Amino acid sequence: MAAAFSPPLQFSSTPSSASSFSGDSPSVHSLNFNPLKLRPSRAVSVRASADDSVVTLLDYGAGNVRSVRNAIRFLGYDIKDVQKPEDILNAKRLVFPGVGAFAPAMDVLEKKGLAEALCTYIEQDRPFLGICLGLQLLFESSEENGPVKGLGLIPGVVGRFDSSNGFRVPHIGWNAVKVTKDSQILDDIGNRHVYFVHSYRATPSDDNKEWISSTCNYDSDFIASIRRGNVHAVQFHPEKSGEAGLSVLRRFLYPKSEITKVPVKGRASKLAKRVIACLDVRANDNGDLVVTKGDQYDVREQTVENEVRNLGKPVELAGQYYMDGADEVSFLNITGFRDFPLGDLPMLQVLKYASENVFVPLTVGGGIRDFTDGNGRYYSSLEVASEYFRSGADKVSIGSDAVYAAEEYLKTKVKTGKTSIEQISRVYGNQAVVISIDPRRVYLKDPNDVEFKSVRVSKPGPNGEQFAWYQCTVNGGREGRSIGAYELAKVVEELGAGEILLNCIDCDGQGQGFDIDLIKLISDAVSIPVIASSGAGSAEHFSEVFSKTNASAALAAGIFHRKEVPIQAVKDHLLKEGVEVRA
Ligand code: 1PR
Repeated sequence: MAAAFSPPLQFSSTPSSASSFSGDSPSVHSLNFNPLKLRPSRAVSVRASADDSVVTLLDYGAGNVRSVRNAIRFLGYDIKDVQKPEDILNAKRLVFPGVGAFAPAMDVLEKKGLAEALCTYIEQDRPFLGICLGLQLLFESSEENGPVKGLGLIPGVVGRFDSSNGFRVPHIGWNAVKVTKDSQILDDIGNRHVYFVHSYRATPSDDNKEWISSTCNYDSDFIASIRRGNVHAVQFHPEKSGEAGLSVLRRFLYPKSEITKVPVKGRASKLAKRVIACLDVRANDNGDLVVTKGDQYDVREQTVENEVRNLGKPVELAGQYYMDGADEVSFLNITGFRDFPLGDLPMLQVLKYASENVFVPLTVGGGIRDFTDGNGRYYSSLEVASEYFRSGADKVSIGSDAVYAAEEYLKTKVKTGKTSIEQISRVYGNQAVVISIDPRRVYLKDPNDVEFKSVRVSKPGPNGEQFAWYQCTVNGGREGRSIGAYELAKVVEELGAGEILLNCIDCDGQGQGFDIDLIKLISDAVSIPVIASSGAGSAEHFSEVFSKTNASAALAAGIFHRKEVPIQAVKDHLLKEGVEVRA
């Protein structure tokens, strides 16, 4: 019998399972969570019976599926984890959020006897939703670490995107999909953007066309979703696609319910430029974790007390920016370089709370490096990153440690496989590794004065200098290093980074616009996406950076925190200027 159902609308006030790590960082209680009302889900759904309230989740332990869990719970369902093949066969509704790389995933499925159960379940046309790798594994094989055999249910080979004609790989961001057949779960998508993050994709062919329910175009067409009977799979991430994505999950979870069809408003046609809100987080002098904001990285007020600037509470602001239309939210633990991040329980709790209600990608950075604690216990950067992923991050951002790794690589030309970039990208994929570059402009009279790549600057330096190079820094801008932003960007791409967050200390907090010279230099030099950061003071600065550089996204902090320019105003302006953004 049908019963009315509304999803939870408030931030939980009970912490999720506490981390086992402890330290002398601010207490969890000092976070002072304020319950923040989230926008109610647009389509109120009905649940068929109490039996239907459990979703079986196939998490084979290769990575983070916390976001999928959070989205399912947000929609009012309980989760039962697959422990053994029979759990698949007994499932009423199975969600398979594939994470990690194709070969290890197949390996685990086969070793645990899950592959066979999965094939049986799907062949019996039982309710199934595969996500991302959970779609790719249904195909015959993949070129990722391979060729490697897949489950073989759908004809076709999963191949890598071709970056040779200027398309950035990984394909990261909000793209339009073209719905090609009635697929039921895509009923509210129409021409709205959904979030993709992947380097491999399956392509349409005569042999698999009867499976395809939507395609996406990124250089060429690839399969965005499949449907046959009760079997669905999507290449995009519904759990990270905001309200549009939640509607996909909701329609899968409540197939027989009368969900009102949402009038489709979007005009998506291609990959959108992203607008990202950034939260620089640190403990203030009272030990409370606060969102702060620097002026050229100086986060202390220019007062006698010289206190850390406090612009709000991290979880609350993240939730607010999600509702305001941010395409991603980044947390930078700006004192992570000197603290042990796994000792930073509140930061991990911030992520856990935020990810319960924020259904767009979350990036977290600060302190990701190998570390030996006071008791002599060694933690690899992979362990540090894993804890961030487990707490709800979709991507981690590495600052100082990437500089050291690049310096070493330039010296030795040897990939050791041991750098944080290599370790984390090997396990979680390149798309999960963002490198945060913190360069400072150094003016030059003559470009040959340094061995680093320089640019002719659009505005001459204080002594009329026509050139500049961008010196990388570590430890929050405190120490300049002998490597330029250009050299760093090239090396980290080679080591396996999937994206670059490009700050500029000179422009940070100045509100005078992004450093176009720098962003053009770097976004032309690499084939991974570049996020322009530092200096946004108006909506026009966003259209400027997108028209003059190849940045894939633009990030701002101060103007959003101080409520000078709402995120929606930035997007409205971009749309008016012909820049495609997620509506
Ligand atoms: O070195 O791996 O521990 O990472 C530390 C991270 O913390 C790095 O990503 C570094 O950029 C960041 N960080 C360190 N110190 C500061 C500081 O401000 N004192 N914040 C800091 C950097 C830069 C931006 C900022 C934009 C936009 N924040 O992300 O949000 O400049 O600001 P705006 O729109 O107001 O101009 P590790």
